[in-house]
Amino acid sequence: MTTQFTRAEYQKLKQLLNEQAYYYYVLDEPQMADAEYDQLYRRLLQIEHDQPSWVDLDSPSQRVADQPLSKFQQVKHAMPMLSLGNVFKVDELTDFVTRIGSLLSKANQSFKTIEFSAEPKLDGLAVSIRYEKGQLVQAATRGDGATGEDITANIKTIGSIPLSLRGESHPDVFEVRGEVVMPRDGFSQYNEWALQNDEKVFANPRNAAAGSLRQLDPRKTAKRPLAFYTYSVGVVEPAHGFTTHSEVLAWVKSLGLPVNQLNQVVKGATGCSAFYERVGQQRDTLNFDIDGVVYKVNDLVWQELLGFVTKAPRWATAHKFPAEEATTIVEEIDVQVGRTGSITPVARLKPVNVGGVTVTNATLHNEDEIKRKDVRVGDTVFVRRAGDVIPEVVKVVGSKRPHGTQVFKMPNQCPVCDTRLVRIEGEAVLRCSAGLSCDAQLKEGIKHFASRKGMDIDGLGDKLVEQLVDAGLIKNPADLYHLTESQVSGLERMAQKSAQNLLAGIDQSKQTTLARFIYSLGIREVGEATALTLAVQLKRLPDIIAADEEALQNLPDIGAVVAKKITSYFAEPNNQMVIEQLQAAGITWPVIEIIEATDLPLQDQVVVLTGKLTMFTRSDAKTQLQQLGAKVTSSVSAKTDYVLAGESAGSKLVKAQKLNIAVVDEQWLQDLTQR
Ligand code: I6G
Repeated sequence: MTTQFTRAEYQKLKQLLNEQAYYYYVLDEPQMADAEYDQLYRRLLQIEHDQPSWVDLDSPSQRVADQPLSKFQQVKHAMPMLSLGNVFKVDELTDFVTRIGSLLSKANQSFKTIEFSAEPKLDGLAVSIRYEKGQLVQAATRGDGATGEDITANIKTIGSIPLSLRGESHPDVFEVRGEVVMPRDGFSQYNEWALQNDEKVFANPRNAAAGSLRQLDPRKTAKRPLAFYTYSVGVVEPAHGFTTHSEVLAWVKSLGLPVNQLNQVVKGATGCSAFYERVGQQRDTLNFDIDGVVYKVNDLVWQELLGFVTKAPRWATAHKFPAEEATTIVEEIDVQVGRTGSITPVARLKPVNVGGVTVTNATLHNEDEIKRKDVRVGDTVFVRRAGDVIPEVVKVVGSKRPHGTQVFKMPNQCPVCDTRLVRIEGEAVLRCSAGLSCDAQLKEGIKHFASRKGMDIDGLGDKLVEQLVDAGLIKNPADLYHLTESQVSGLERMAQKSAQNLLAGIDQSKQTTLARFIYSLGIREVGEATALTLAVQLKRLPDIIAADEEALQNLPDIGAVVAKKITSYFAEPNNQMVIEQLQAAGITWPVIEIIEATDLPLQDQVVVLTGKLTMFTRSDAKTQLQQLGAKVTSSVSAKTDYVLAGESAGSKLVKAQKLNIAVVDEQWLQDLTQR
C-alpha cells in the first residue's frame, strides 16, 4: 500500500520525531508517550520505504548502518583531546586553586574569588563528535589524545546524540567532547538479557560502554543502552564568542546535545569542595557511575592565560572519590612474572564485589610489601580498587586469622623458567634476568609488541600468543613475521581461515610508525608518550639508538632514569639483533621529515633555570623551553644564552651577571609560550 504523504509532510514528521528525542534525552521532559512515538516512527519508516529518495541523513531511521566494519579507521583529532590532572584531598584542591590564583595575579588579572564550572566526572569513554554544516560527520574515541578510532557508525546509534544540530544557526564546524556511558538501569537490563541469550556479560557499566563502542557491528551497538554527556567543545568555526565555559555548555545544550544537569558554577576552593560533598552524597542514587568531579576555571580568557602542562590543562582538575574497599579471604598466593621479569605476588581471592566490580585477584606488589603486611593464605583481608587501577590488598584483619597459617615466602627461582631470582640494589622487586628466554617474559613481551598502541596486530590476542609460545613457534617478536599458515592452523582451535586472517594482520602491521615501533620494543619506562617524543625529536631509528644519556635528557620529559633505561636497552646485543631481524622482516615506517631549525623562537639557544619558580614547575618550564627549541643545561658558562631566574636565585644569577648573559623571568617564558 502506498502512503499519501507529500515530501513536506515527511519532513515535518521527521522533525517532530527529532524534536521529541531532544525533549526526552536532553531536557529529560518527554512530551509524548513511548507508544505514540513508536507509532509515528513506524509511519516514518513506511513513507521512507515508499519514497526511498526522500530519506534525509538526519532521519532517526539512519542511526543504524546495516553492515559491520572490517576494522576501525584512525582519526587524527583536529584539536588534541587532553587528559586531566587529579586531586584526591582537600589540601590538594586548595593548592590547585591557590596555584591558579597566583598565576593569574602574576598575569596582572584582578579577582576576588575564582569561578569554576563544576561537573560530575562520568566513568565512561571520552569521545569527540564533529558536525559540519550542522550534520554529524564523524565521531572518534580519544585514543592517545592525538589520534583515535573512527566510531561514527556506533555513535550514530545513540539516541541522545542528534544527527543534525537544532535550530537555524550553527557553526560551520562544531566539535563536542564528552563521555559515553551506559546508565546503571540499562546496564542491569542489558546484562540480564545477555545472560539469557548467551551473550557477553559486562563486569561494570564502564566496560559495557567501552565494549559497545569498540563493536565492529553497529547493529549490535544499537542494542546497547548508551548515553552521552558533553563536557567541552573542540574546534568551533567560526569562533563562538562566549566568555565562560558554562555559557558554552548552555549553548551546546541549545544545539541539541545532552549536558549533565548536575553541573554548577561555584566560587573558590570552598565552592568546589561543597560541590564535591554534594555530588558525593548523591553518588549512589545517580543513574550513572561517576568516579569524582571536575573543576574548570569558568573564564575562557583565563583558561587561555593558564595554558597547559604537557597534555593536561592547568585550568582544570579532577577531584577523585576515594578508592572503594571490601573484605574477603585469600585462597592462594601466586607469583607472576611480568614483561620485564619483575616478580609480583598476587592474592587469589574468594570473589568479592568492590564498588560494583567482582574482584578475584589483588596485587601484593612485592616482597617487602607482603612481608610488611604479613598476608597469608587463609587470611581475611581488605581489598581496595580505584578506577582502572589493579585492585590491591590493603591490610589483614588480624582478629580473623585462622590457626595454623604459614608466613608466605617468596620463591628463589623463577616459577616459569627456574632462573635464580635477583634483587637489584635500589629496586623493590625480585627479577628473573632470563629476558626473552623466559617464556613468561616472552609471552608478555609479544603481547605488548602486538598490542593496539604497539604494532597493532589484528587477530593476535593474548590466548594465541600463549599458544604460539607454548608450541615453540616464536622465540622473539621477529619470529611472528616468519610464521606459516600450516604452523598456525596446526594450533588448537585454529581453522584455516583464522590462520590466514592472523597472517594478514601480521603482514599489515609491517607498515607502522617509528613511534609505534619504539613503543612496541617494550623498553622499560618507555610508554607511548616517551616513544612519541623519541620519534618526533630524533626522527631516525639510528639516531635514537646512538643517542647518549645527555642527549636524551635534553628531550622534553625525559629524565636521567628513563635516559639510562633507553641507552641500556640499545646497548644490549640481543636487543640490537631483534631490531635488525624486525627490519629485515620488512617493518617500515614513513620517514619523518627533518624540518630545518628556523621557526622556533629559541632554536639552539642554551638556557639555564635557577631559583624558585612560581608560574611553572621546574619540569614544565624545561619542557616548554625545549618545545620552543632551547637546550636546557644545568650550569652557567660562556655558552649560555639566557638565565631564567626565579625567586631567591643565587650563585647562577651572580655568574650570569658577571658574564653579561641575558637574565629573564618566568613571564618572559609565559609570553613566548603564548605567541
Ligand atoms: O569534564 C571532563 C570530564 C572528563 C573533562 C575531561 C574528562 O576526561 C575524561 N577531560 C578534559 C580534558 C576536560 N574536561 C577539559
